[in-house]
Amino acid sequence: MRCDIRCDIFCAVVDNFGDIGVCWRLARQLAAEHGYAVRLWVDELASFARLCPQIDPAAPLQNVAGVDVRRWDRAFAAGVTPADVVVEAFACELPECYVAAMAARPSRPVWVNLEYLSAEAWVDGCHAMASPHPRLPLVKHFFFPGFGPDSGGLLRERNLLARRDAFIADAHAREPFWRRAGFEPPPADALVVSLFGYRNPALGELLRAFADGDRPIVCALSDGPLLRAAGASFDHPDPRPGEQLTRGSLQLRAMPFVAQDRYDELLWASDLNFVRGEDSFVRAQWAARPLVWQIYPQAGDAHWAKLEAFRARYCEGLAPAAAQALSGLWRAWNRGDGVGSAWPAVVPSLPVLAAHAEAWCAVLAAQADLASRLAEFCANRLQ
Ligand code: TRH
Repeated sequence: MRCDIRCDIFCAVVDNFGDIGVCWRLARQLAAEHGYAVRLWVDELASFARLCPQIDPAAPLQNVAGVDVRRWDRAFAAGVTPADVVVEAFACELPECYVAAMAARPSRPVWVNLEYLSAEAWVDGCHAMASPHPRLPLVKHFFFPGFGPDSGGLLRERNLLARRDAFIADAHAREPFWRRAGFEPPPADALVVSLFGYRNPALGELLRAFADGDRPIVCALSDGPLLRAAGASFDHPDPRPGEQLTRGSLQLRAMPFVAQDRYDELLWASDLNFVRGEDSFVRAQWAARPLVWQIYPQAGDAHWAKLEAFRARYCEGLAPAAAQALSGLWRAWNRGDGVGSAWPAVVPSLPVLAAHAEAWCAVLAAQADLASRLAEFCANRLQ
């Protein structure tokens, strides 16, 4: 499917993987599902290559998965013709010459600033708000991802839930997943936990709580600073991906950082997912398994309001004991203290939380996804 709509997405990688993780997903989806001709401008290709190994970090121009990927250099070429739809991700500033060229186009592009995800109530009111340019004949619109029908929605590929269900239904699919990561499939009686997070002083406490529990736990800890910190708890400095450390009921697996599509498989292969930031947090909701969210910390503790807004929304309709236990663990993990008592309180509620995660996912899946809402928004405005 190919339509005539050309789209430029601009992504500045601030830190971590979330900025490019979201932009890459959106770019692929607009190309594959809406027929857009997408150019993705990225200022840093090294992080991108970790999510998508087909990316050559040294190539200024490449085509991957139907997306034209361009390195966004400081010296941005003045001759670039602006597309019909321009997505500025997370308020990254567009090159001045590009904005001038947008204003000079006979039909002005639809200009969208893709914002960060939040469950706060004000999002619905601010979604799609217009902001006229102070000097040029251009209007920028704010596109707010969110959880309700009046927001910009959540990224979800058309076949995602079918792929998930096929993976979960097929035990033979899970086995190669673990073997490729360097491990045996987890024992059938173990609780499988994936763990992806920011540096956290509570890590040692969490691992001790896992080790002290009655049920065997296989914890797949993704490569990164948290993995290195875990080594200290085991007197095993610098564990390498593929290594396995054991203490009490806990088998800690040092997971390699896998490509973005395979990260979904890790979430699907786990009974509980510790996730962070924005994109892994959304993917854990599509995995329909209980989750523990470590929010991206902001200056002045601004992130707590966001965490509480999502927590309140997510816990609606959840049995009070399970809601209280889950809230306790989320707050303790984000505070970096108190997980030693919060974890055992959650364990008895895991079956209730699993059923709730499925119901939550089904409610979200009944709504249109972000790329479809964006495509509709643009179709209504393109002249
Ligand atoms: O990397 P993050 O912390 O990104 C953050 C957030 O997006 C935050 O909102 C933003 O302000 C900040 O960056 C700058 O977490 P996030 O959003 O979950 O992105 C991680 C991406 O990495 C996601 O696309 C999943 C992917 N991933 C893999 O592809 N393979 C892996 O093995 C793992 C662990 C993650």
